[in-house]
Amino acid sequence: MQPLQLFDPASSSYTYVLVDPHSQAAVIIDPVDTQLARDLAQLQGLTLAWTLETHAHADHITSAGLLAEHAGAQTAVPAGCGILGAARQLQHGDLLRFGGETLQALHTPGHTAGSMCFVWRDHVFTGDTLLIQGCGRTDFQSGSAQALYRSLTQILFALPDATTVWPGHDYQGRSHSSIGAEKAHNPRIAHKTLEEFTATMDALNLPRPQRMDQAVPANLQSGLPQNATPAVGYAGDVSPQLACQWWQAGEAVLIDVRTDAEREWVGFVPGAVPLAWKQWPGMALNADFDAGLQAALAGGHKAVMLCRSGVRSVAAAKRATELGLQAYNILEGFEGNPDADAHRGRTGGWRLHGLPWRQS
Ligand SMILES: N[C@@H](CCC(=O)N[C@@H](CS)C(=O)NCC(=O)O)C(=O)O
Ligand SMILES: [Fe+2]
Repeated sequence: MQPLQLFDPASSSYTYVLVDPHSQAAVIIDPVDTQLARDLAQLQGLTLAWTLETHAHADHITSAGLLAEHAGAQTAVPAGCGILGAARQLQHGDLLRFGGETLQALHTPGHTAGSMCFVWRDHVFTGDTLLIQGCGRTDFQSGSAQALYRSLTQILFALPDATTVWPGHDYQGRSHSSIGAEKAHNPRIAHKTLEEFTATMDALNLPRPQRMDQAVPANLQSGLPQNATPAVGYAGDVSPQLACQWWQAGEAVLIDVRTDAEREWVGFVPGAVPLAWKQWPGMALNADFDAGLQAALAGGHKAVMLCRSGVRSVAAAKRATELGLQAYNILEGFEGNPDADAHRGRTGGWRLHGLPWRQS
């Protein structure tokens, strides 16, 4: 049984549709936002069970979130990619079922730290871990040539030689290969030592993908626009990862609106401005909070508001907006919100995503 292979010429990306012939259940791997109409047409008559990402792409934006909305699919992503709000975070070895078919996730770090490949029957969808006669670059998104060497030689080349390789990209019009062919002839990895491989990868010197700054943050939210749920009275909702990126890039000030006691009990974010939100309906406005906020944002930066689970941070962002400041709410707060729904993120939070924090 063959997968359906679809191509996006703008990014030279491949998208795959796998179908269970008995139930017509399907999965789609690495869908591209600009191809949504084409993909929905391809999916006519099928039940899209899952959208899958091999990694958080740097060169194009996924349509996974849109496919969840339009086709009723659930989103599944590699656990190590920091993609917020997916219905399923996949770990190495996890099985994903669609109809009577099963696909297995393999964690293959290297191109990015979280990258995965998916095995279905005698096919492997390699994302950018293994390309035809090539492999993904390792110079951004926590990439590692050492990790990629191990993923290629120990995990992918351990698959049967006859396994068909379906890559995430091809820049020269080739469609597929096999494990046996890549093991024997891939110029980057075949018969190479770890030292030879890392020397090759270190010398690549590729230009940054043109859309990287736009694509990565969008893909950390499954491609859904930041304000998919219109924010009322403040600038918007952001994932913990995007907030952290803005903060670390010096574009935003991180305001921690939890109380001192909470921070001491649960954990601090070093460098965040502590400004407890203690105003509830019926209470007087807190002049200290307003003054603290104005002082923290005097440089004209935007604020990203952090609380425990994303409730007080909304109130604080609204107050900041009333004061004429630009403020965003960090979804799910520091500890995550177990009650959040699947689209906005079931669990999560700053701490769970491995963003900087320390115990008091
Ligand atoms: N030129 C492309 C980027 C191409 C690129 O860097 N592709 C990544 C995959 S996201 C890669 O790993 N390429 C490996 C290679 O070209 O050897 C763009 O601007 O979007
Ligand atoms: Fe990539």
